[in-house]
Amino acid sequence: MVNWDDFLAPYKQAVEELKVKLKGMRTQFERENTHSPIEFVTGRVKPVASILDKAASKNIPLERIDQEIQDIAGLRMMCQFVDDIMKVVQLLRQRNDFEIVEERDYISHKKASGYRSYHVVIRYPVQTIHGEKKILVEIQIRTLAMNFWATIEHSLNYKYKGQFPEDIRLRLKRAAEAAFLLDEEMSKIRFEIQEAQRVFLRKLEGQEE
Ligand code: 0O2
Ligand code: 0O2
Repeated sequence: MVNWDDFLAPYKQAVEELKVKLKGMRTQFERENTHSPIEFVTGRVKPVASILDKAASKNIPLERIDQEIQDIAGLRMMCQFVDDIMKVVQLLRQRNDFEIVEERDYISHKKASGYRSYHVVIRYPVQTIHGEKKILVEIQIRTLAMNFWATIEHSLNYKYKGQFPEDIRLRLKRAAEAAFLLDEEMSKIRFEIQEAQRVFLRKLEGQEE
């Protein structure tokens, strides 16, 4: 018998600690008055029922779930622009309070469902009164548009249990394409705004000479 409260305690602690740490990165950008590649951060511990479902569907014995289910503790970092995602990944890679175990790039290689996100799995040391315990945590990094799509698709998935009626499946595919185009348009707008700022600054500098 698994005592779920005991089992999940370090995961809860890790999520709370990492929320503070990752939100702190955003605060540091704000302090420096520079564009933050992080828009907002959320976190959750996977509900027991979802852990059991995932273990059953992947044939994972209960004694191995801590090693084989990587997203019992999950953090999500939302970005405004696609380019921000790799900046966030770089920031994670240079930290020394955890170790990166795996990265999954569902942006260059989107899933068949249309899902896009960058996943980083880390091994995070939790300090307990019985010593250090290292646990796996999954950090999903995505744009606001990717998050919008994934959130809707996830709730529909819950309703249809993965078996979407054909018309809904097609609409979700089209919505994923629309989210992709939205990200592209926003990146172009951003580039044009930055370009306009550069031209403006050059003109100002010219006037000062
Ligand atoms: P604020 O002041 O609203 O920015 P907890 O309830 O303690 O477990 P938390 O962080 O409050 O933890 O909740 P959760 O669910 O992990 O994260 C929700 C955070 O994400 C909240 O911020 C929301 O405001 C923020 N959020 C959700 N959607 C959006 C969005 O579309 N845009 C932006 N900018 N933020 C969003 P906080 O941390 O409560 O602080
Ligand atoms: P939750 O808490 O409900 O979000 P898998 O075999 O795909 O379940 P794997 O290979 O361990 O899992 O890891 P993967 O695919 O890198 O990450 C799984 C998590 O990514 C999912 O967690 C989702 O949060 C997200 N995800 C992956 N594919 C999709 C998708 O097609 N649609 C949406 N909306 N999200 C996706 P869970 O288990 O669903 O947990």
